[in-house]
Order: sequence, then structure tokens, then C-alpha cells
Amino acid sequence: MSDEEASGDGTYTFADVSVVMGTYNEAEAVGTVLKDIKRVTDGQAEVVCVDSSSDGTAEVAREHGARVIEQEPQGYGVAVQTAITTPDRPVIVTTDCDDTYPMERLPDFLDAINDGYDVVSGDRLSSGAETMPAFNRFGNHAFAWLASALVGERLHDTTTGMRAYRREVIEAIEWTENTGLSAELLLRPVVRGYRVTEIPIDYRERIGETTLSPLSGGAAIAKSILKVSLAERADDRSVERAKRPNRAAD
Ligand SMILES: Nc1nc2c(ncn2[C@@H]2O[C@H](COP(=O)(O)OP(=O)(O)O)[C@@H](O)[C@H]2O)c(=O)[nH]1
Ligand SMILES: [Mg+2]
Repeated sequence: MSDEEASGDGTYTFADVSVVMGTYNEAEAVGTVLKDIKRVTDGQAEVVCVDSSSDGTAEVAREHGARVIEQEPQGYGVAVQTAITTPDRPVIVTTDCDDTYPMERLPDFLDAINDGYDVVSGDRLSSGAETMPAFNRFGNHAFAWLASALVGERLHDTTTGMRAYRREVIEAIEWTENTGLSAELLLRPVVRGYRVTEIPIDYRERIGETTLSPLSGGAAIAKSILKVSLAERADDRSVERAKRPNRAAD
């Protein structure tokens, strides 16, 4: 039996899953999130927190059995890049540590991976996301429209924090973005032809204060979407060109 097939029949269980997150002064929320993960996965999922807090989040996370990696605060994407590249389990789930994402849906994410998807993205916007501040909701819809137009595929929520990935996808791609990492983690696999699906999820009100500024954060995300989509499209075209037989006129 290989490591990749812990249940013996090629179907992943929560023993094959790492749930990972960046944590930045989330002491109020971290206990709730980690308890939910433990309950829903029967304590089988590994939890990795990349922590930059000064409010005791790391201690609470350790008390709840998480593996904690301490890091200077350098932004969302720096923490999440460390978080997704740390586990050696075959399925990696990202989430925020603010109690906004429904951990009770973890089984649905795992089911979609077991159905053959490489990336399963939790779409907050299709169900309304009424708990999201209106400015953010508007911005997130706009990002999804922009990204959809650029990659030529309808995507509903490009900035969600809750996704499941096969580890091969994480390892095959070089990740470059910080605030825009969430969009990058969806767009590069889409353009490269990985099997990507979105599943609608509910989104709860945050416990504690947001760490991201909507204005400067929003500008950084828009820039990442443009940069990543255009770079991927250019690569896509050069692959197409390389596949074409040589012609004398070229
Ligand atoms: N380690 C670390 N985590 C971060 C940093 N910035 C944001 N996070 C975490 O990343 C997640 C997303 O940030 P959040 O404030 O929820 O952004 P929002 O969902 O857009 O409001 C949260 O769990 C934060 O604690 C950082 O600089 N370092
Ligand atoms: Mg959040």
C-alpha cells in the first residue's frame, strides 16, 4: 500500500488530509475552528498553523493539537505558502482561522477529491454571502468576473480561503503571490487544465478583526489576477506553439 492510498482502495480518508491556515492574532477564534476540525474529522486530520501572532494564538493552537510553525508577519500569502508546502499528506485543505468557513463541509471537499477533482474551491458568493461586508462582497464578485474573463472559464469566487488540493498540484506549480495567493491558487490550476470544481458554501461572520485592508488588499488582489492570468495565458500559447509541427514559413 502506498502512502497515497491510506485506506487501501485509493479513496482518501481524513487520515490523508492536512488542514492548514495562516493565523495572525486569532486567539478568540482559533479554539472554535480547531475544535470544529477535530469533531468533523474525528481527530484524524492533521492541522498546521503558520502563526505570526502576539496574542497567544500559538499556545491555544498547540493545546488543540495543531502543529504550529512560527513566522514573522509577512502577509497572508507568505504564511499560506508555508502552510500548504509543509504537510506530506496527499490532500491539503486551506481555511482561515476566523470561524468564517464551514468546517462541517470538510467531508464534501474530501468527497470531491475522491471523485477525481484536483482542486475543490468553496464558493461563498453563490449563496449570497450576506455576512460578508458589502464592500468586500462587491469586490469579490468583481474579482471573479475579471478572472473569469481573463481565463475564459466562469469562476464564481476566486478569493475564497477554503479549498482542498491534491498535493501534486501544490508541488507542480511555482507560487508567486502574497495577498493575491488565494486567486493564484485557483487560476494557475484552471489554466493548466487541472480538474477544478467550485462547491457553494455558507460564510459566517468573522470572530475578531480582519487582518487585511479592503482597499490596499483589493488592489493587490486585482494586480495578482491580471499578472497571473496573463502569464498563464502566455505560457499556454507557447505550449500550443511548441506542439504545432514546424512549418517552413514559421
Ligand atoms: N501567519 C500569518 N497569518 C496571516 C497573515 N495575514 C493574515 N493571516 C491569516 O490569514 C487568514 C486570512 O486573513 P483574514 O484577516 O481572515 O482576511 P479576510 O478573510 O479577507 O478578512 C486569517 O486566518 C489570518 O489570521 C500574516 O501576515 N501572517
Ligand atoms: Mg477571513
